[in-house]
Amino acid sequence: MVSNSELTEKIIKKAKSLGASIAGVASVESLKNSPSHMIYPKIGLNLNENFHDSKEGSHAQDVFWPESAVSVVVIGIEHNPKEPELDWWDGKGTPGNRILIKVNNALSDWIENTLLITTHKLPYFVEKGGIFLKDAAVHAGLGCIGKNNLVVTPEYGPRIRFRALLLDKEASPTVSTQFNPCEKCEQPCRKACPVKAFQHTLYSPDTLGQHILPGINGTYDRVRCNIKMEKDIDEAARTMSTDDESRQENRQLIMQFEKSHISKPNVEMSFSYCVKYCRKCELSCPVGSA
Ligand code: B12
Ligand code: SF4
Ligand code: SF4
Repeated sequence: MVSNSELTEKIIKKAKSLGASIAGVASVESLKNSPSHMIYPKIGLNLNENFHDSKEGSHAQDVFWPESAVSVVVIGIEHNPKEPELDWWDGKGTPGNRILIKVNNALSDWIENTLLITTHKLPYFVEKGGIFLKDAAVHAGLGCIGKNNLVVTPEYGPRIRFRALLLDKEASPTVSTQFNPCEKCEQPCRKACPVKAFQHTLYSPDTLGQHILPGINGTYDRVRCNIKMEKDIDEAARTMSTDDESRQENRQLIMQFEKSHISKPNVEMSFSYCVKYCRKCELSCPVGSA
């Protein structure tokens, strides 16, 4: 009989042998009350507003957790700046995310066939049944939330992407360290933001009823950040086009494709493009760069 801590050890070892840069385990119970999971129904999922209002479709549902799931395995793949293409969005996702999906699927097969434990593979988007991956990574002891609002890991800084798997059997959570590189840092991450997404305090413990907020202290502005993401889509359309008219057309095609991709991620694509989404708050962080 394998103990809970042996189970964690075996799973992490296997995840790394399959290609994960780092891996850890958290408990589902702890995540149900983690800051993002608590705040989500209050602020909604609409990236064009910082708080949800009463408009239809603006209010988020609670995150869905399968009843039988007790542990979360989180895997991370380094996104080294020397391989920027790992993060380029091509309409089917990014090459980095496809590696994550491959490793996650192989890990799931191995856990089910060798350890005889039922797993639940999680999609990326929360509105499609995913969970908040940064909170999961922090609870799995893989790093801490930095002042750039990203998970900063000792090994790779924030230059890492995550994916998760739920288990129907308990595995011991991996212990988090007291890692806090932001304490004495001059915050190049926040200064690097081209749309000043960390300039104002938008959320407070009074308005949201919790102390841990977006950007740690309520300063991360997802609307501003998302405006930059929209500009990155414009830029992708511009590089594909010869004139203004075809740029508008290409932008519309990208937006239409993005919409259908979110509702049907496996749809076959006959249109190809490349959006290089902003990473300035990530790439300017000195942690983990050798
Ligand atoms: C929607 C989304 C976006 C939206 C909205 C982002 C937002 N934060 O609201 C947009 C498009 C703007 C975006 C931008 C980016 N994203 Co994004 N995004 C997501 C997605 C799908 C959900 C995130 C979300 O809605 N969070 C909920 C909101 C409420 O959380 P929040 O504002 O971040 O604030 C919470 C945390 O900071 C947390 N927190 C703060 N302190 C502490 C302390 C502890 C102990 C804990 C546990 C938690 C905690 O609590 C806050 C709430 O109170 C996740 C994937 C996933 N399934 O999780 C990826 C994800 C967060 N994105 C990621 C990345 C890399 C980016 C970008 C760099 C763009 C890019 N090139 O990929 C930027 C970075 C922006 C930034 N500085 O935060 C990575 C982060 C990896 C990492 N190292 O942390 C993720 C995890 C995807 C992945 N595959 O790994 N993103
Ligand atoms: S640059 Fe990195 S270490 Fe410095 S404050 Fe930002 S996230 Fe923290
Ligand atoms: S991803 Fe870019 S726009 Fe968004 S917060 Fe980071 S630096 Fe600012």
